[in-house]
Amino acid sequence: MEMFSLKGKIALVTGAGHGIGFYMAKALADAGATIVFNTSRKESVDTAILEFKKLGIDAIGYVCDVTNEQAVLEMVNKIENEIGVIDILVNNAGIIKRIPMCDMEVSEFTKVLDVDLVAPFIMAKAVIPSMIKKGGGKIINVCSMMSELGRETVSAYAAAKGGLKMLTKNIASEYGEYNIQCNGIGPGYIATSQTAPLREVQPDGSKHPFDSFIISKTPAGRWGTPEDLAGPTVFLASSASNFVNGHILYVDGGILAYIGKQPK
Ligand code: NAP
Ligand code: GCO
Repeated sequence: MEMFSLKGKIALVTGAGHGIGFYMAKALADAGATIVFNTSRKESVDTAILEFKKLGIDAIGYVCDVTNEQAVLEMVNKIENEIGVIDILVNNAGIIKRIPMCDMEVSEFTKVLDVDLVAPFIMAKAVIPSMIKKGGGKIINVCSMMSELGRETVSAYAAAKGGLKMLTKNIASEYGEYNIQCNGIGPGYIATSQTAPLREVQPDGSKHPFDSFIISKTPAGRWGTPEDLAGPTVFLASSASNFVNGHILYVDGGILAYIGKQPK
């Protein structure tokens, strides 16, 4: 089981203020990693530091907008000087805008692309040189089912997450020879603040139609929880996956494999 240990490793998880990133960071800490994280707002960094502390995790938090390359370079430089070279990068920070494509402003489309696709490029570009000097590293990009499928109102998000799948494969291709493994995790529908609008209880007390739809389309018959991502995250961050590269590991309860039940 030593191959799953992250003792002595430094992990940077972007957007780990709450939700999926927070629990991915917790999983990495539980496996022995030192946790560094960022969000774009001081209040969410401060809150997360307290929440990590409640779990016995001394996470180091930075306020950094991942779309700002200068700020990212300064943050990575600060981490390398104060803590050490980043061994594991988790590109988790992400946003979604659910707007019918023809109603979406170009600025709204590019904002989603900036956070969900350009920022992982900026982050990877910032950490790879030191990973190469150190002899290797791990990059985990948080993709999505929308790396594979589309649906109404999520054109920008699907374009970004589809691009992130290919960026993952390209980083794997370009830097595999330096012992850097770059893989993706593709969560299915996970109960976080990002999907809360899709699970809102209706005025008559019934489930949101999308909530019922997702449960019917998921063989596991439930929404995922951020904790469901813990094991896959540790696997892709550890030496247990040293020959896994350019892979998108879907953690989706089987939804991508399932055509759906015939309506009664
Ligand atoms: P969330 O609850 O909205 O959390 C997003 C995190 O990203 C927050 O900590 C947010 O903090 C941070 N963030 C947003 N913009 C940022 C920026 N410019 N710079 C730095 N940090 C930023 O979302 P989630 O559901 O946990 O999703 C996390 C990731 O998983 C996203 O990439 C999402 O696309 C992906 N995903 C989610 C699901 C799902 O069903 N929930 C499924 C598949 C994939 P601040 O706002 O304070 O900066
Ligand atoms: C949506 C949801 C999805 C999930 C996730 C699925 O509006 O369809 O937000 O996009 O967040 O990405 O894997």
